[in-house]
Amino acid sequence: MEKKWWKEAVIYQIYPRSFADSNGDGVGDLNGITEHLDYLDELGIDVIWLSPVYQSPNEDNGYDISDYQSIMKDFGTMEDFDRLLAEAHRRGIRIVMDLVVNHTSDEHRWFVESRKSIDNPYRDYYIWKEPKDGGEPNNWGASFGGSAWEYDKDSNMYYLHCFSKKQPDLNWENERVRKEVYEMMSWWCDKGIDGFRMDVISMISKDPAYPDGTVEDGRYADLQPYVCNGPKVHAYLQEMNREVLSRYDLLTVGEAAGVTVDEAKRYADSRGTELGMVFQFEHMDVAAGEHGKWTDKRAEMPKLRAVLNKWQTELEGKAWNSLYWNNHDQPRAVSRFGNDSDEYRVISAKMLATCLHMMKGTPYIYQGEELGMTNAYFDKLEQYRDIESIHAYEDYTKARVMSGEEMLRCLKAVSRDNARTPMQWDGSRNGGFTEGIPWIELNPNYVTVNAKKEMEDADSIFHYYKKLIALRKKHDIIVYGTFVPLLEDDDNLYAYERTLKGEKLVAACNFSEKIQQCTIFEGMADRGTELISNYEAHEPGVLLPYEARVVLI
Ligand code: TEU
Repeated sequence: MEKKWWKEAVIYQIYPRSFADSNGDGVGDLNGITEHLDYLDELGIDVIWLSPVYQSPNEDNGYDISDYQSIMKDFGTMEDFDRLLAEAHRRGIRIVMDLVVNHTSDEHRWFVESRKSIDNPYRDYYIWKEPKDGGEPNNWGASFGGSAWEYDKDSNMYYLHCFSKKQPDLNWENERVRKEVYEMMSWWCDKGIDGFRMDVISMISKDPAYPDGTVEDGRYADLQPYVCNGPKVHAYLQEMNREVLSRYDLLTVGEAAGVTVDEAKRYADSRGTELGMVFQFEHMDVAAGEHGKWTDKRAEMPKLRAVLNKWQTELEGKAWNSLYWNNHDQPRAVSRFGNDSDEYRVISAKMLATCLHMMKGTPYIYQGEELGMTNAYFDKLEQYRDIESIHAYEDYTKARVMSGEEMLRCLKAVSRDNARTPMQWDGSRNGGFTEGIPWIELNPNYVTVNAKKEMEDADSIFHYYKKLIALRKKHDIIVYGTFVPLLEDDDNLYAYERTLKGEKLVAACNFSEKIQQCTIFEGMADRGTELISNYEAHEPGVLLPYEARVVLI
């Protein structure tokens, strides 16, 4: 498999609104990030993925962009951005931008023009349809609640929005739209950025028939089957690759809702005709049930393993994996897949990190994950800020699909705001995030869970991540070794082997709080060396609660 810098890298995702506030307005900003570059350098990460920093009315915290070439006022100025980029580069840290081009904000100049009249030159930049039977063109539901179509009285037509009505979908069928997007991308590349994380890029080509879908739960149909991995998505990405991506040395990762292994092989084909890698969602959806993501159930190991192993083995030699446990849309990893009780938080966070960083692919760390930050567990709806959470609560309780109490339980488990509480820098007021009033409440556990404390403690989660990242730089096998699953029938353990040339690496992780039988390391003591473990001493024939162990032979 071809060597690439972005395969060897570790990426750190920053959600700027919640990272560090330098001017006391309660909102994180670019200067706040620049001030903490030494922290990231110390951790050893190679790349920062910046969630959107562009001008935006913030209906969806920057995923609704009104100008792709200027910086959101809350976050600073273009000079601040240039300084961040230069300061990061000076430390050898690259910067990957979030590219949100499935949709814009309704306040983007293109949409302001588009809705003016049917003969406006920008009309076809978006997806406008005639009413059907006096109503919406079809029964698709938007991701953030309600219909995916918004009525425009002046022209008696509807426009499509897969997310909120303030996020109209761009019409990728229109060559001029594609050209504008490519020009904007080149402008950022010429500035010296190092890549793109492409927001819902699997959704840019819609089913041209715009058919009704089946309604399961509520009034609207799931639009995923009609908008994800559509007929022209690969043609568009190949064009984007020819026009922009191939002209620079970039990391590209496509967020690919609804992607299957077969589709991923095309998006992230190792010949490099489209993208470097994709984010797949299957391991995020393991516990999803009759109300989609809204559940408080936990993923069972056998189901989780089946998904992880499928992606590991089926992309082998054909396409490159991205590896993540959480991001700004998902609950905190340690709360969801580990155990965030006082007793097991540290040990289980280290176990999850080991498990992920020894798999094959490029690992992503979401801000605060390296500290073992936990879910927010807000008790009241008023504490939530996320448009998805608030709308889902309203929709499900109004339709009496779930009671308020049940829905609050689901939000505690899976609301996106769990990931969005401010970064916990130290034990001072507001965790050192802001001098002002934070835009969203901090997790009160910042007093004990914070960066300052962990940097001072050699046995902390932070130092453990540092060690994992350093190991990746030292051992080619961690990056390029072939993945082979082990213990495929176990109910609690996740284990695998990596092989490269004459070397073999064996990793085993206990996902439970009970001691589990495990004999795979037996007889290895004299043949191999332990690369890393979250326990100092092991017991023969077992893995201790949440134990993780990696041996190189
Ligand atoms: O998320 C896309 C996406 O697939 C979401 O619907 C995701 O499944 C959901 O948030 C999980 O609950 C991207 C961004 O990451 C997200 O923050 C944006 O809100 C969304 O696109 C629209 O731009």
